Amino acid sequence: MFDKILIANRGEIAARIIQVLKDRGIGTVAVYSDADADAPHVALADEAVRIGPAPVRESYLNQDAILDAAHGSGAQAIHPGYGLLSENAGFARRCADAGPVFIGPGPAAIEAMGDKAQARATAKAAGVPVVPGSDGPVDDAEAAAIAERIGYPVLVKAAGGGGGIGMQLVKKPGKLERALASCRDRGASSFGNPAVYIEKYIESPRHIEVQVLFDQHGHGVHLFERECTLQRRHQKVVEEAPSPFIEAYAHLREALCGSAVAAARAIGYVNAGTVEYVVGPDGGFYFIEMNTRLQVEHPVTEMITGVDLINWQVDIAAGAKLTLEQSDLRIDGHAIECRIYAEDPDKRFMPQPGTLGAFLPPEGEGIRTDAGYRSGQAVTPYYDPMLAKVIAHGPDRGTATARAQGALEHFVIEGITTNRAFVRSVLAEPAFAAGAFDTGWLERYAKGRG
Ligand code: MV4
Repeated sequence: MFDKILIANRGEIAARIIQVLKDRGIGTVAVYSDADADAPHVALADEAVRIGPAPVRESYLNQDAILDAAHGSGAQAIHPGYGLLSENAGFARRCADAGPVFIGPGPAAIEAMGDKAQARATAKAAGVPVVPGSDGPVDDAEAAAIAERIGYPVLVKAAGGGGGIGMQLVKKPGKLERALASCRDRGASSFGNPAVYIEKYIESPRHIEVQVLFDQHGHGVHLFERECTLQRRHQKVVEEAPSPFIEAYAHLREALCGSAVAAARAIGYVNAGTVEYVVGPDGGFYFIEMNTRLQVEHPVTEMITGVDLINWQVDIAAGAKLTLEQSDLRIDGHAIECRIYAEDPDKRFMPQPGTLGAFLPPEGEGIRTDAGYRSGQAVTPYYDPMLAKVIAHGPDRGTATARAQGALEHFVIEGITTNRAFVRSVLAEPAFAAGAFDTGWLERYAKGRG
């Protein structure tokens, strides 16, 4: 086992990883930018190394500075958290070639799933249902022919992308050419990859993902699904496990989660990963992409399974056998995560940097709060505006919702405008209580409020 690990991240996820490692008696090395010198993750770690100025390009994405910090501190492994370098195959390859150990999948798996057009083909070959569409990147003529065959509306997606960036909805043939050009431009500027692919647009879907965990010895399990349909501009706001929609269909969970294990197995996946699907109103499910990292919303899975994913990520990276068996895993109750952002719902959700006054995360029965800020700290415009995640667990969905409401009510956040009241209003909606929403619901709700 490692005796010292560097955490190449910031905010709540860095704080959470450091806490897990401390509880195990593993030494921790934080890295920080100039904007984060007094951030909680820095105070929490045994050691901290400055890696550069505030912008992520010069600090948290600065591979040389992070590898120097690892070598200088004697860390034997790097946990990348989510975002930042977590799905950077080049960084994972540098670690694989010269150390330290990258806590995550190998560079080949990151690459295989990083190209979203190739990932579709891989999933399809493994027998996983994919949305009707192209078998790889397309040129204009191929796109037009495939769109005719599968029928409009279609989605044009960037192969280098994921998470909806650059995605274009096309409702009729006359609009296809422009959409292809726009998506190529966005792919080139955001990911350095102009390749695009095409899919049938599944209308009014749910966005559901499956957590998988594989060791280095070929053993893997799924940890059930997460419901991630409630998002705005591809930013998730409320996530839950299990999915109230999947609950309603006999055998759907087994088929969905089993196919996620098959997709991961097909690429020899190792460590924690998430297979994303869109699920149609009829219960039809389709692979859309795989995220080769720990996800922001992993706590809802931890709360319903009692499995600590970060602990397993570390054990697996150290070569340990995954001792979880699928038949031992059960869903215990229901968990709901609410993301609290420094943003103003009344000003089109504009980010709200500033300085926090009192910042007192809630506690209570079934409540877990993962926060990356403390009272008096500055919230800068350099990073993601998420301040904390409030996760509520209970024996059933109604109890989890009530506990989340209570916790949000008692969360003291002064000095900065947040989406706290907005999230409370969402949880109070009849559509939420009924579990009756699709991927467009939150956007429509946000627009219709005022
Ligand atoms: C889709 C889809 C419907 N049909 N693909 C968005 C994020 C990225 N991971 C994939 N996403 C979607 N892909 C097909 N073929 C619906 C989504 C989607 C979505 C689309 C529009 C507005 C909000 C959305 C939220 C989640 C998923």
